[in-house]
Amino acid sequence: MKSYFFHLLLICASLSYKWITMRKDFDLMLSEKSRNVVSSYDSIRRRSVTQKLKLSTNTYDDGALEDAKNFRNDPTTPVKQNATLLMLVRNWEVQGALQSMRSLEDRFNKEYNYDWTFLNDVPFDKVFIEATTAMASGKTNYAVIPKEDWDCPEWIDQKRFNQSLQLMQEENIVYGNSRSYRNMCKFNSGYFFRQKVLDNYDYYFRVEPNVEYFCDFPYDPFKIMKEKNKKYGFVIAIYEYEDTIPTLWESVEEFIDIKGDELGLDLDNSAYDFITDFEIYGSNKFLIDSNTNYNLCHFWSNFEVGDLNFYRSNRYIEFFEFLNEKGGFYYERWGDAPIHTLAASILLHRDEIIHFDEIGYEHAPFRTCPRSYFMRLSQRCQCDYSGENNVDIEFNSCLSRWWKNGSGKKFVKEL
Ligand SMILES: Nc1nc2c(ncn2[C@@H]2O[C@H](COP(=O)(O)OP(=O)(O)O)[C@@H](O)[C@H]2O)c(=O)[nH]1
Ligand SMILES: [Mg+2]
Repeated sequence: MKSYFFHLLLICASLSYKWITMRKDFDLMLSEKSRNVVSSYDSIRRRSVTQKLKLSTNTYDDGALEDAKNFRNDPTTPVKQNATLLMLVRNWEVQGALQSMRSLEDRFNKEYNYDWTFLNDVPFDKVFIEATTAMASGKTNYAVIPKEDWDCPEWIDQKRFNQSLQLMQEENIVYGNSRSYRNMCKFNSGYFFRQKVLDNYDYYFRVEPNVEYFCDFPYDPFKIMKEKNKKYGFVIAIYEYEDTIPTLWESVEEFIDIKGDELGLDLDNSAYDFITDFEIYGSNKFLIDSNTNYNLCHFWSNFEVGDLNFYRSNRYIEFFEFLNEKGGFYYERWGDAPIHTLAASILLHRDEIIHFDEIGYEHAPFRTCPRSYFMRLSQRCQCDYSGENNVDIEFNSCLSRWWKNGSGKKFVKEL
């Protein structure tokens, strides 16, 4: 009996030893695999140029911000373009602004230290300035927008404007009854690039409060713009609510008729087909609710990287002034997104517009996440491609129309 028990004990001991060794082998295999994954993406993650982390401190003294900046003044910083990150924002949105900054700094700017420029229709307060300066890895600029660039112009018929506000409210149109939203859309369409604080920059990257960037940027988008001669960059393209722009397209057609030849517009080589394509193909079953030849596709302008010199050009200024005189920013609710999109699609060569395929981004309620599994791993993306709200695979995305009618689907390294 005793020897039987001893035998059993031996068997158990040998089995658990085997199990432990197998587990060990298995664990070793897993960590080996995980090490392989890390090292195979090393060159892409550019760990070699990543700067030292900023020291954290819970004390405040006047020199703290400067010290932190000097600490980050690393000689391995990559070459920078003449560009700024740009945020139009209100003082009370400071927490949302910080969230967006934190995300963009971590995913991109901490390696480049591009300047941040903040615009506001009223002066920024001390809390906003201190918090955003502390969050930025680069220099910060703060500017107040002149009244004539922001307010409703005197020539707008106030009675007609008030009627429109009321009507749009009754029809439950998003921001239908907001006066300030209209000022904002007109400003972002025709005045942001005229602000003195931007005079010395060539490119801007628009950032809004409460947005998130899901992946490490695999490149500097400003460098891509410069080297590949791009004038407008986007990540999300969707359909606009027609109720906000009932007469916009007819005004654009009128502009093309009157000014097209004089300005030398080349619609054949522009992205005109992208905004006028109504074909239903593939899984794209969305029936566009448009009463005009404009299919309502627009680049979602809360994310955009643009060439300021395009906006400063005679072409763009003429385009904006022509539309502004129609009063549609106030009598309707023309958004800066369709304005930028229509301008880019008729004034530029289609190859001057770029879709940044590799950038993961969210502005509620939509997000975009890189399709490639490889990209998601190499860029440490924190997003689910097939998950809810990935607008690129939803019926309301215009991306497939862009692939078809824009400059086609190309990865940056192929451009
Ligand atoms: N300074 C200032 N910024 C504004 C005003 N209205 C909107 N913005 C900014 O303009 C951008 C778009 O406004 P938002 O409320 O996000 O509109 P949505 O993205 O269309 O829902 C954001 O960066 C806002 O912070 C305003 O009255 N004053
Ligand atoms: Mg927003």
